[in-house]
Amino acid sequence: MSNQLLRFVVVFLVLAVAVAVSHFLPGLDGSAIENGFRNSLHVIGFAVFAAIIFKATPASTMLKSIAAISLAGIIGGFSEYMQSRSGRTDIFDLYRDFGGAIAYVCAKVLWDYSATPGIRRTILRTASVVTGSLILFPITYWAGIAVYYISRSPLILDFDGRFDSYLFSPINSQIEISEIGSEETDNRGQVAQIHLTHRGRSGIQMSTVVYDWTDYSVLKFEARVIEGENTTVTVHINDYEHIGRFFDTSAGRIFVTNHSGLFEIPIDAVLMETSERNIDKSDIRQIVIFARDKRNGTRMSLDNVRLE
Ligand SMILES: [Ca+2]
Repeated sequence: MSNQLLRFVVVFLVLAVAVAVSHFLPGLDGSAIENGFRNSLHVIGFAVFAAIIFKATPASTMLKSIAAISLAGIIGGFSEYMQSRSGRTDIFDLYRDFGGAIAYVCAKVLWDYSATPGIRRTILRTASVVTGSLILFPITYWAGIAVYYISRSPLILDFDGRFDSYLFSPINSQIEISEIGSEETDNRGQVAQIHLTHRGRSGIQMSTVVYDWTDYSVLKFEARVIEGENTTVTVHINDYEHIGRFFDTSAGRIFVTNHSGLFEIPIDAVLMETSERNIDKSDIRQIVIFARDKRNGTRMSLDNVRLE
C-alpha cells in the first residue's frame, strides 16, 4: 500500500470513529432550538468530514469530490442505521450530512477553478463563497434565535415573539395564538389560547432557552379562563433529565377562573416537593401547565411567562 493511500485509510478510519462517537454525546434534544443546533452540527460536521477526505484523497479533483461525497454518505447512512436500531433515527440527518459534504465540495471546486483573473473568477468565487456560507447558515440562524431569547430573559414567553412557536407545543390540547377579546384590549399583544380537552393532562409545554434558574425564586404568568368552566391547573418544572416526566406538587397547583390574573409559582417549593427526583435548578428545560380537571370546551389564556 502506498504511503498516500495508507494516509487516506487512516484519516478515513479516524473520521468514521469520530462520527460514531459524536452520535453518543449527550443529546441536544431538549427543545426545537436545541434540535436546530444539533441538525446544524450535522451539516458542519460532514462539511469538515468532506474537507478532510477531499484533502487526503490521492487523485484528481473528480475522484476527490466523489470520495468526499460518497464516503460522507456511507458514514452518515451507517450512523443513521446504527441509530435506527435504537429507534432514534432521523432520515433528514442523512440529507444534512450529504448537504454539508456537497456544499463543501462545490465551494472548494468552484474556488479551485477560479484561478484565471477576470469576470469568470469573480463569478466563480462569489458562487464559492455563497455555497460555502450555506454550511454555516443553519447554525447562524439557530444561534440568532437563542441570543434573541437570552436577551429577553427573564421573560420566557409572551407569545408576541417572532420565534415563539419553537418554544411551546400543545399536549392533548389545541393552542391558538391570538389577540384577546376587545374588552381586554389594554395593549397586551397576543396570548396563547389553550383549548383544553377531555383527556387527562391537557395543556401546554414550554421549553426554556436560559437554563440556569438559581437566581430566581418565582415563576410568574398570567392565566384566565376565557370560555367554559374554571379549572384546577398544575405547573411542572423539569430539568433535562426529567423532560416529559411529570410529578404533581401542591406548590405548583393553582385554580384558574375567568377573573384570574397573575399567578406566582414558588420555584423552590415545587422543587422541594420533587426532591427525591433531584431536579437541577441550574438546568431547567421544561415548564408544563396541565388542567387537572378534564374540561371539554374550556379555553384558558396564558401570557407573560417569566421569572423573578
Ligand atoms: Ca403577550
